[in-house]
Amino acid sequence: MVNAGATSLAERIKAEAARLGIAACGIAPAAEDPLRAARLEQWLADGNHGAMEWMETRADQRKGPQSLWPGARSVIALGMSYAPAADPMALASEPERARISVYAQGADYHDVIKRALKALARWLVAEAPGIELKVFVDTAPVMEKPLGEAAGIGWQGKHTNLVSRTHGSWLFLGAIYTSLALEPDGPHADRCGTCTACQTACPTDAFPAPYQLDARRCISYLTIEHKGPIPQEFRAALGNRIYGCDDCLAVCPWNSFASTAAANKAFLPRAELAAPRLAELLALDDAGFRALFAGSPIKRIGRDRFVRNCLYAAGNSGAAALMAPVQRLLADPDPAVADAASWALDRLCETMPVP
Ligand code: B12
Ligand code: SF4
Ligand code: SF4
Repeated sequence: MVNAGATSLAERIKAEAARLGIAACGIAPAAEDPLRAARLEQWLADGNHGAMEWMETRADQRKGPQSLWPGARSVIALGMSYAPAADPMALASEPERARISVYAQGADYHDVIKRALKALARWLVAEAPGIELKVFVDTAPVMEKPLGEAAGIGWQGKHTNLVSRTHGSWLFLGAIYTSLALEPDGPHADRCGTCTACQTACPTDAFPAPYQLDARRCISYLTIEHKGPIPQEFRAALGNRIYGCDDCLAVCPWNSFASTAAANKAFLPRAELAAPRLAELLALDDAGFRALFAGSPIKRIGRDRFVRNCLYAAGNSGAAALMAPVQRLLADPDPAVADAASWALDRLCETMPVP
């Protein structure tokens, strides 16, 4: 292990991160935190992860940096802003258009953040030859939010995401584990106070308690991770949300300090994804889906799950114009698509005004 002339290197890491467009950077010790590990264990034991079995399989590594890599000494926690210019809730009153969550309207954040973190890692290796490090964005068994809080870049709000005083709820996170013993920044204090805006905004009642999310009830999980038909009890509450959900983030009062100028340009919404028409999305076949979502995180869920989601939104639209595109999907070879089409048709018939 190389022991750096810690403070100055820590400061230079932050300056380099800022130069690379990384809006938030802080340092935490890699030592294990028993409370964090116990909460993860309890969360999994309660079944809150639903069918995300990968969370259970690698839980031992997820619980702390040194469980994943015993050589880790410090964690560099990083955040990139994707603060939106438009109101994420604006399309709620336009039922013939689909709502795609802000994080998925631009380029795939995994690629953008990994590129920036790798550039920072290359710089760090040049500054401190002989060190070891590992770069993580999202998919590794790393608890990015608690680590971000421990590194002082924000706190885990009652909606469970990391909130920043300067970037609100709109930060993508990543982490670099390193063998360097860097000066830590100290944890960020909780600034939620008596606010409960995110808890009451949730359309599916997905918070059994503040700071705890039941993923099985969350629209983000249901529209992105859940395979097969979405349980009946949630279909109406989806409204026109077809990929992810922003409601609990969007209502957070700390967003009023978030500047869109800090947002990485790659995360700007693609024009065709900012307010897409459901009728056009319902007509997508496999090739059309792949062409439209090349370079987008949405590509991961595939055409069938995507069209399934659009059908629930069509059912909720009360729009006569969507009757025909829904009917065409009744005989879709994918059983979840056909089931969603049948539900949507019934709901349209029930809710459309009688002429
Ligand atoms: C699994 C996952 C999901 C799941 C589960 C979400 C969740 N809250 O755990 C689903 C699919 C639902 C999801 C949804 C979303 N996700 Co997600 N997701 C992840 C992932 C891969 C793992 C998170 C995890 O480990 N969860 C397990 C639980 C146990 O961990 P936790 O929430 O950190 O839990 C701690 C708190 O509950 C905590 N706690 C803190 N204080 C207190 C106080 C008390 C009293 C108690 C009891 C507990 C407690 O204890 C737990 C452990 O220590 C991370 C990436 C990563 N590797 O970290 C992205 C990540 C969390 N997701 C992200 C985003 C953007 C989203 C969405 C906003 C996307 C969208 N627009 O649709 C939504 C937000 C929904 C929400 N309100 O959380 C970002 C969040 C960025 C940020 N600023 O925090 C991450 C970090 C991805 C990234 N690299 O940027 N996600
Ligand atoms: S993302 Fe939507 S459904 Fe999930 S907890 Fe937040 S408000 Fe509820
Ligand atoms: S909406 Fe309120 S309670 Fe929720 S994270 Fe923001 S400040 Fe905390």
